[in-house]
Amino acid sequence: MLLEGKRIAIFNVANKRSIAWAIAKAMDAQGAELVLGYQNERTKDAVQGLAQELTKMPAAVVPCDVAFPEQIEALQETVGESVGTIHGLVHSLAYAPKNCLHHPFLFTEREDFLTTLEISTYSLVALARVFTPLFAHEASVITLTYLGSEKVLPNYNVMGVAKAALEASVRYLAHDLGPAGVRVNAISAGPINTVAARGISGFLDMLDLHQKKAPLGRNVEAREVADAAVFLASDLASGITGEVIHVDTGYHIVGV
Ligand code: NAD
Ligand code: 0WE
Repeated sequence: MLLEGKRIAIFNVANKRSIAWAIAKAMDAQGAELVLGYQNERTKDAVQGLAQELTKMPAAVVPCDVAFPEQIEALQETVGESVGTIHGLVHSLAYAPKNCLHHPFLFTEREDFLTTLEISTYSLVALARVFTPLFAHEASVITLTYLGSEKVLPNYNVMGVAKAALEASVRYLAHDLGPAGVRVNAISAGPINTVAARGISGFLDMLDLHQKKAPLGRNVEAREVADAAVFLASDLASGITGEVIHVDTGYHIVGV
């Protein structure tokens, strides 16, 4: 029981394929008490349904659309009232307007660029800040990133720029929160067939290529990403902060 006695808030679960849900199940199995976030009414019922599957009832299931600052601020009270202090924050959400993932990066409109970085990057900073008063000593903040931040991957486009900024934000947040004992890290996951991924044209070809090229000769499973999140949230990772851990069956190390 690596997370016994720890209370961890996870944003956001959409459905059973969400990486956030895989993380919730893995953390629940290690004894954590969870707060689960959902974006809006479209996903509320699904998330409340999934919550029933956990061994421990979540302390709270809360709305969190990061486009609305007041919803982020409200979390301080709602989460504070339901669990008091927290030992972990998992940020597993991203959004770019669909057209950005189909047209060349060169054509990214100002508004779409700003939306993508607001939702996918700034939300980590905003969430880390509202939870700062609630963080226990030795709390762990975890976010999800992708190789498209380091290398050009066709169609990932402005999301790659947002993930590069997200990884830099991890380092600056690790610096700011380190004195309070709070660690901040990212997991760079290989491609996983979630709702956020399957809408992308050519995604299945990407999965195929990834499997062929990766040292482990297969694609990564959400459960493996979740296990790395359990490790980062646990005391086993007490010396790790500001880091980006690749959980991608080794794909990122291969040149050709
Ligand atoms: P998903 O669709 O299950 O999760 C995306 C989540 O983002 C959803 O819960 C959605 O509600 C939330 N979201 C979108 N806009 C939001 C907003 N305005 N406010 C609040 N929440 C919002 O897909 P996923 O693949 O589990 O994605 C989770 C994270 O993992 C993302 O950061 C994604 O970039 C990252 N990631 C995914 C893959 C992959 O291949 N699936 C690989 C590496 C990293
Ligand atoms: O981070 C992601 C995807 C995030 C995402 C997905 C969507 C689809 C629906 C962000 N915004 C939107 N907007 C929508 O309207 N991944 C790591 C998965 C992903 O996305 C890709 C990939 C991979 C892998 C896009 C192009 C190429 C590869």
